[in-house]
Amino acid sequence: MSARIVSITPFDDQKPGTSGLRKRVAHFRQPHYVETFLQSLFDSLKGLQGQTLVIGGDGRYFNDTVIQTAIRMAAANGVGRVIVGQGGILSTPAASHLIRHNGAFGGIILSASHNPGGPDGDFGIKYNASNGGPAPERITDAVYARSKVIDRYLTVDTPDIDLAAIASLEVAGMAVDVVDPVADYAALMESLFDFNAIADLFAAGFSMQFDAMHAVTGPYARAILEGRLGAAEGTVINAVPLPDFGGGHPDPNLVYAKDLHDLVMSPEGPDFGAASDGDGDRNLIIGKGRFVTPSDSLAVLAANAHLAPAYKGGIAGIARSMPTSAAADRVAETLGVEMHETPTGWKFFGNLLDAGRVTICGEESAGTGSDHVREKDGVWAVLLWLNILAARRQSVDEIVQAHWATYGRNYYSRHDYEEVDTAAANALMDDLRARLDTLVSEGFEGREIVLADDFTYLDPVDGSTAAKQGVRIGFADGSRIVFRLSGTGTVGATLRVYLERYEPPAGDHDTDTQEALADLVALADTLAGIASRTGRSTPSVIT
Ligand code: VG1
Ligand code: CO
Repeated sequence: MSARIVSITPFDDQKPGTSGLRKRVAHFRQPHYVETFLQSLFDSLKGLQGQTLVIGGDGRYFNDTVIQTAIRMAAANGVGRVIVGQGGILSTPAASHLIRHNGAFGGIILSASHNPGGPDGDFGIKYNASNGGPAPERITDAVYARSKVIDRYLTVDTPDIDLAAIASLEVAGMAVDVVDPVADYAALMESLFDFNAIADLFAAGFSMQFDAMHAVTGPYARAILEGRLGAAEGTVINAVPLPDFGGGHPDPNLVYAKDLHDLVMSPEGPDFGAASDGDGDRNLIIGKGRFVTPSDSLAVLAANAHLAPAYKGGIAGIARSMPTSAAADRVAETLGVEMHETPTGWKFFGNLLDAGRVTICGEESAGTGSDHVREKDGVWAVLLWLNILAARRQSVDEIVQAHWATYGRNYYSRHDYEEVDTAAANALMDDLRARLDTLVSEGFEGREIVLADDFTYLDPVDGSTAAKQGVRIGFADGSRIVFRLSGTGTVGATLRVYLERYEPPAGDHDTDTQEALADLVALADTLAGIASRTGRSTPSVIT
């Protein structure tokens, strides 16, 4: 069957953000909007003909429609074969694994991650390259450039393909393999971790609750935790992916996973609580009496990774996004391995992982992962924690306290001001940028400032640079405030303020985090004029 050519006029707003193109569902529903973006992608990928693409999504509203569009357009654009998750479902890390495992050319992941779903919620399209990782900027820039001038797209006129059952099908000469979204991923996890030791831990009475938040990780967590590791039935809650995530907000933090937090903190609750986000790449870790910040989690996982079979020979290095706390840096120093600070967004870890220079990566936004795939991976992080708990036979709290006693504690918090006026947010950032030199020479409110810059990353592998990645203000006592604007929001601007204070090993590790950071919070406000400029006296979300 030959392709049908449809004439279109370009859109001017298809610039991918931190993690793909993300907009309201209604925005994506404009005629030809999805097709324009997908065709811009196909036109930008050289050598795609005859190759394999992996396609799947987090099951959110509109996933089913766009997946059919993507399959038809792939066929029309000469793709040889697509691998699709049954029911259109693939978690982001599972898609990354399938790309690598099958030697695919790349993959299309339909997700807006932790953003709410449903007809009034958000939708998103991400492209991952042949290494399984998010497209680097040279690809996303090319797609955006193409989207501004594109005048046609290609499709085929075929009925919707049945994704309900595992099968090998065909669309206009293109092979379509509908695969079990969980099987290969679960096998990968089993190859990395000591499943026997974890099963013994559960058999000995260890209890946990995993909240899949009605999002994509339900089937994965159920198959692995309850199916393979013998966790009690009912360990995984909200396990069926729903198009609107049950009306919830699939962001695993203390605001949206408060019930889980309260349950684990209660005396009769389970020993361990975990959650993941819409597309399964984030994680939340809570032990009895101890919430583990993502920055601390990265550091603890890096320090203990050798307890899991996949990492028993040690790790090559650690990378963290710039706003993530420096807790992992101290671990890298002790281990004598490379440490890298990258811009926000997983795409910046790809080169370091491909080059074998780092093994473990993490972001303060609850993303942790390793070289097993090229995405952050929520279930992986939970399993590494379980492997460590099984090996050390200590509680999460004991492990974290011991970590601080060895490395010191980085008190850390992120304050988000969501949906603020875009012009006000841009002005706030611009004014800060204009004052950077003065801040270093004069300090601020009597505090010495040792670093004030707008972070520019130089990729040590390919020499590319990424500028304007966030304003860093470093104080003489090791404290730090970072200001940046979100690249994943869909309404107005979101200002993120990241606060950090270091307390040495022998110091006080028992203060409430917000109390420990209160001085810095006040300082951030006077420094940037947050309240006066945004009209917000308190953040919308504190994590
Ligand atoms: C946020 C997080 C960032 C993460 C990104 C994608 O970006 O801060 O660390 O990589 O979301 O995560 P931003 O630009 O809004 O701060 V996900 O779970 O969408 O793949
Ligand atoms: Co996500």
